[in-house]
Amino acid sequence: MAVERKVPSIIDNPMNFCPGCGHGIIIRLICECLEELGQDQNVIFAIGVGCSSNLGGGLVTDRLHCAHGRAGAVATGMKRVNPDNMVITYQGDGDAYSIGIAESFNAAYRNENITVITVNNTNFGMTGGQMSWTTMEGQKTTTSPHGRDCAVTGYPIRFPELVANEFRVAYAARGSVSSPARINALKGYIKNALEAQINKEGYSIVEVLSPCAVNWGMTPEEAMTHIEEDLTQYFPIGVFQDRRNQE
Ligand SMILES: Cc1ncc(C[n+]2csc(CCOP(=O)(O)OP(=O)(O)O)c2C)c(N)n1
Repeated sequence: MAVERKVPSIIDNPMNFCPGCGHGIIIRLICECLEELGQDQNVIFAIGVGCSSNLGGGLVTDRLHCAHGRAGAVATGMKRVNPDNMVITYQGDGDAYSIGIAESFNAAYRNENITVITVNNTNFGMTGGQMSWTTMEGQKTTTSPHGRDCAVTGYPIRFPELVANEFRVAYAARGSVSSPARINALKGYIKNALEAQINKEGYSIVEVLSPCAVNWGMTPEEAMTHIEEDLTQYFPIGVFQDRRNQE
């Protein structure tokens, strides 16, 4: 007998993503985790600018579209005045790193008790696929048409590893949506991150490797293979810091 899968109750509208995009899977997982933790009626989202903003049109929750890159700062304010609410940032790599690196680092540096979800699709997706801080060496984008030259532009940032190693954050991980097993593992990372916030243990981040088939010029299947075979070599999947229940 087929098992009925219930859509989390805070999802009330279809969200418009390109074919093969990963955002929908990630948003679904966040909502499932919130529901399973009994927090779905208690959450506020600080949403970035980009494809991530589509989350705002699909969920019945409190949320704010933040100025580009500033979700770390906005979420800090939200959480400090509403310490019993779950506060989650939802941003792309262009928003969280290329544009908002100061706010992103500062929230991690202060070990703010928020959960940060950053969708890393190695480009500025919504605006047509420009180079970002996570664009791979040699990757062709609309602003690196001959392939990214890291000697000139710097190397792709591994943000969760940086904050895990340098700051006293509670939880830092990177997951992917490139296979059912990866999606299951990712759900575990998201749940751990939210639990860290519930336990008031401080800053938690999950970066997600996510396909952007349209801007990568790939089919959805090719994009998933690219994540699995290429991106995970540079951006390893796993947990880099987990201080839950340690002190
Ligand atoms: C201050 C400002 N600068 C630039 C833009 C244009 N802009 C809108 S979405 C976007 C790209 C966002 O890319 P990313 O954060 O990687 O998210 P994705 O769309 O890939 O999910 C940009 C540059 C803007 N809206 N506001």
